[in-house]
Amino acid sequence: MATDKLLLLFDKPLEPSFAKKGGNKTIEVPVDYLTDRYKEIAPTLANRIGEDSDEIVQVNQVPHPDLKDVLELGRRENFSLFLPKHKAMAAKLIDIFLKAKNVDEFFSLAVYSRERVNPYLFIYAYSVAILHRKDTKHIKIPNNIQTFPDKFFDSKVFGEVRESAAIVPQGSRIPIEMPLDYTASDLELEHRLAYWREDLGLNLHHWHWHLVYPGSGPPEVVRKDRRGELFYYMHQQIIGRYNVERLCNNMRRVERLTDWQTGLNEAYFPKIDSLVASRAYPARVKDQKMRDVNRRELNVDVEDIVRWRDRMYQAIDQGYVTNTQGQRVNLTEFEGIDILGDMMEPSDLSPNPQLYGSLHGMGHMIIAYIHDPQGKHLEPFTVMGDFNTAMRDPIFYRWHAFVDDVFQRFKGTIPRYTREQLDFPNVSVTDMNVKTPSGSTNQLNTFWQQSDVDFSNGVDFIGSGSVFVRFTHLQHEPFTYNITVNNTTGSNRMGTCRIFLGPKTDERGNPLLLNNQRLMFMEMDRFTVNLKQGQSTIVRNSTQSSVTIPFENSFRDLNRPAGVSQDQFNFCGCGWPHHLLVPKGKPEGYPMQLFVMISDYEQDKVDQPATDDAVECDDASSYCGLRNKKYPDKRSMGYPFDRVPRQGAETLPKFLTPNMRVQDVLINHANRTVRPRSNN
Ligand code: CUO
Repeated sequence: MATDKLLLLFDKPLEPSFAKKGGNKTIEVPVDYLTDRYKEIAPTLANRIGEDSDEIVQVNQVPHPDLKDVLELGRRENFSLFLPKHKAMAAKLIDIFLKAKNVDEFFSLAVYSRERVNPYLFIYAYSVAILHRKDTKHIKIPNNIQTFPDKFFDSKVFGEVRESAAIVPQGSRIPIEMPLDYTASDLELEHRLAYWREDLGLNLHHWHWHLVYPGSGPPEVVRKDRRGELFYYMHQQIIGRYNVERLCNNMRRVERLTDWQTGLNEAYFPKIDSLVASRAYPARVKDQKMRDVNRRELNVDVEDIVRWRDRMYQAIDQGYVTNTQGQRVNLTEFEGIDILGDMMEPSDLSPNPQLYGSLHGMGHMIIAYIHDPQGKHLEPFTVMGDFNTAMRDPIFYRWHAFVDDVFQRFKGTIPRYTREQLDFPNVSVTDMNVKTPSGSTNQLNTFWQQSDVDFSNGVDFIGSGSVFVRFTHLQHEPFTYNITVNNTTGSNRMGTCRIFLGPKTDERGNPLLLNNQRLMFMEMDRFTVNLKQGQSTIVRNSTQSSVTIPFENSFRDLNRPAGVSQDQFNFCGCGWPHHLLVPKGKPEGYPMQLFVMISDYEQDKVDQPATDDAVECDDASSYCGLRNKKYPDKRSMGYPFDRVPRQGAETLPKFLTPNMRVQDVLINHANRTVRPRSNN
């Protein structure tokens, strides 16, 4: 396909484009596209590389793009989408790429830019452009683990990767093992959650979410249906899931980071290096205080986020925001959360960036520069400054627990759902259970699984050939929901089946009030069902979840059948990693509640605008939406748990209407490790 060549530019991001890319293809880069460093030697080098190539890829010459501002970020520096200057550079490059008249021109501009632009910035802008151009949006881009493995793996493995690539012939290479926990010891309480926070699929999902929903850029890239609300909801679910994971590990729920004056209790030593910047991500020792940042790339005071926070609270409490023209924009029951999401992140859609500033983003950066706020030591930002890495750090969750609480304050101001708004008259759920292939009923089973990932494409200057790293992650046995529904409406109806899983008790084993429990109800699945008259049973597999993407999509090269190209092996990167769908549980069984609700599809359905786009990448629409379409559920995200429960429904049993049902389940964890699937 004419667009295949675009994928070549993802390989080995620091190597010049004329070096062999993507197996046996060589890009014939026009000499005047090269930087001075390579101009002299390029012709000979390219000939040498080209000789044993199967295919030479031509580059049409086009006028050079104006990259002046974009080049302000050096090739060997780290790149952060939280930094306004970097965001502006990315927006400019995205714009250049989107304006290209056709694929050949786009490719040409990209080849020229790739030689000069910071590789992290280039790959980000290039990926956003590919996802949004009409003529390229069908392309499945590689996941970031393969392009920038340095942001995901213990830096120790890279020495071994180089050694293996240089010395061991292709067929005899054995995977390099990365231990499950390498960033701290058991003396650090927060380390109990490292398996979750440092999970590759989790961090990939977060990166990909922000790639699909850029905060800045040309309007067609930023302006997406309910994107502010989805920013709130996806991150709310992260905090809910994290809290459940903490309860499974006998830890209390995460504490909101609201005290910005005292030292932070949480230390974090990431042990990952940026290969591009040739620098380690800095550590944060215990008791560091948030201080004013005064660096070349950023000036922001702690007082600034204090002011923005107060203005956000004021807007919520008075029920409206003030836009740049001084007009009131009401925070309405259904759309208010979307506006607040855009203000909080902030995205270009914020109604008044001057007044409401950048609360969430600058919080990330004040924390990310906590070790060197004035740049005295020339230290880069910590993992909190990068979407690829932020979720590794315990402080991420404290910050986002605060962010979520601001949203919850708004949710506390809007009307509560009445019984009528929750009920589906004459449709009742009469039974529900979950079963696993090994014979468990209402018990889910988790364990450890090892998997291999080839990341040689992302390691520059090591030649070709695969190098696998073996890592260990949480996994669960698949399961099936069986839901019995009785439809006495007198006709066939359609419904939306909504499944959530939440903890049954608090830290001390006491029953939870619904208003606290609802924040930890994690969405497991949402799908449309046909309800025949009378009784019927809905059978649904866990692997069909609307929240997750299949394991193979998180780590694409795994298990790819021989002879199938990357492009054919469909990949949609955004989506909760399937292996983290179920929390870890406990060896003795962790009690949870499975909740199912069938709502009336007539009230849920969304009229999608007619486009010629096929629905693709719809594996994980709950957290990621649908590509180029409206969010496929009209209800507020998180419905029915997004609001304070009505008077009299203080506990879950009192909240239930006949179209809902709750089933107690146990989550059992077996501390055993299953070898990689490919070796089974
Ligand atoms: Cu996704 Cu704070 O937004 O990281």
